[in-house]
Amino acid sequence: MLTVFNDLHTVHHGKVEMFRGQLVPCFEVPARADYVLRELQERNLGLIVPPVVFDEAVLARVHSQRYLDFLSTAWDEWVALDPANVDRDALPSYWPIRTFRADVLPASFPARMGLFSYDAGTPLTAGTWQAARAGAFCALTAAARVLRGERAAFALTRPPGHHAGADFFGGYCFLNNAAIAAQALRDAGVDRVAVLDIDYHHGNGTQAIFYDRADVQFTSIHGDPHTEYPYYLGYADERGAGDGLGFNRNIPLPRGTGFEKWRDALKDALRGIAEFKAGALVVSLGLDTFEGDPIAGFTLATPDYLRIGEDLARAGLPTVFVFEGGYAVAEVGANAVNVLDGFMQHIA
Ligand code: Q9C
Ligand code: ZN
Repeated sequence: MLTVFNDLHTVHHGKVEMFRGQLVPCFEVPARADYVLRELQERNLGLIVPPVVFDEAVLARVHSQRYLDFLSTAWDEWVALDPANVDRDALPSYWPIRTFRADVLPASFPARMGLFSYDAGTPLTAGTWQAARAGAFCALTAAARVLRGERAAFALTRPPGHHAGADFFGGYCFLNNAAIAAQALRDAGVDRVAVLDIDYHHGNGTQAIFYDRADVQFTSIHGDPHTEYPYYLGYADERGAGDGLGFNRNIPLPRGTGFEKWRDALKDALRGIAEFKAGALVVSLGLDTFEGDPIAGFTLATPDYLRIGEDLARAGLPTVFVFEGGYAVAEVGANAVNVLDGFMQHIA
């Protein structure tokens, strides 16, 4: 499978995230993408190309301009607060929760950090904007290749994207690569685009971006938000709003779910996607459903990912895969590439 690899991903390397009152080492590390790249090369899965550079205006098809302006200058503003910040990750400390105003853009940088985020686990670093921007270009390049006739393409990039909303970061995500790819497919004339999110965590950002739209269907299989991150979205009764009613589908599963039940959910999701009659599919490919994942709770095993790839191929759609979560670093390569390998073997 054609892979578009973000060779700039390494410039985003957070040191710490806030977890239960402590700053702990980041789970979302550069080695994740390197393991996937190595596995792709060892298994000879196809060409690996760099992203094409796009006009930044294409990012504003999904994200608000004031958020993009904030992201692109955030690191410089962080360092301007205190020159010693150059050695520290930027994390938010204040959020405009209910009763506060979100329409006023504060001059204070820490205030804007909170305005544009929803957790303290997503460090912004010196290279975050560069890496995220190149990552979005990977997703756009993969979408462009699929539009030109490639059956499938894989955007191998980090930071991940599915938790990022139109104007907020969180969950290790800054730009919503899957949403940007889906919107690009729409803008190129694909009438209906399906997004299927199989990361362990609900894709709250992607859901929110397309919630009131009938032209992009969003389906997510994930840990039940009653107990699992991101907690405040991802319930089964979220079915879309306005024109989008009926075009959002959440399938939450309890912590501890194994492959048999998970695969039933996948088949169910794929039935809904078939009914939608999409012209293209975007897969938010998280591998944190793996039994060895340090921050998630499903029990999928490495060979299961081959079956997932086969099931996805059976949907018969031009497909853009976008790399999301998966924190069992040594195994994330085999798991990701098994999905892609299973997909290619099934269409071959
Ligand atoms: N100490 C993605 O998989 N923090 N994001 C969980 C871990 C948030 C995951 C607590 C997890 C976000 C793309
Ligand atoms: Zn995840």
